[in-house]
Amino acid sequence: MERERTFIMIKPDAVQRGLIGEIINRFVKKGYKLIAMKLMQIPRSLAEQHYAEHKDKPFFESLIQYITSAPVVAMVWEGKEIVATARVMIGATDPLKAAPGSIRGTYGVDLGRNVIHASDSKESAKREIELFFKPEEILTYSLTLENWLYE
Ligand code: IDP
Ligand code: MG
Repeated sequence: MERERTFIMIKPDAVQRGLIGEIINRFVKKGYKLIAMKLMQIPRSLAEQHYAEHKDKPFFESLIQYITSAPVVAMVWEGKEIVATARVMIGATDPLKAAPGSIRGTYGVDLGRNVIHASDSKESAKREIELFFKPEEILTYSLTLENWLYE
């Protein structure tokens, strides 16, 4: 059984627009397993850590304002090759360039309101999961349908 994990966050614009259910549904229907989730408003210090790689970019301040402006849904998902696959499922950073059918390609139009976050590598996934969740908040459980998802 594949145990790869990634960090996925439904951003404030998507929460406000009523897209929580539709986004979660996409990952469930794909065959991935939700193993941690919380609705939270991100404190500024956590936002700055999460986006530390962008701290010198011109959009950094507006990015921090956006991500801390209202609640987000922070999640950990698990499954086969989920880090790379989730990036394909969310689509390119700019929703206008994101493939039609991807989450950003379906639900967004603006780079600064791009609906969803997913870790960009296994290293980022580990870092981001540790930033947002305590180990005891991440659940281990089996789904009875796993034999129908994995050979
Ligand atoms: P990613 O979310 O696809 O990994 P990154 O380049 O890591 O994209 O950028 C992080 C986030 O910063 C993006 O998802 C988007 O919300 C925001 N962002 C990136 N570039 C710009 C920009 O040029 N203008 C405004 N916001 C940006
Ligand atoms: Mg990124």
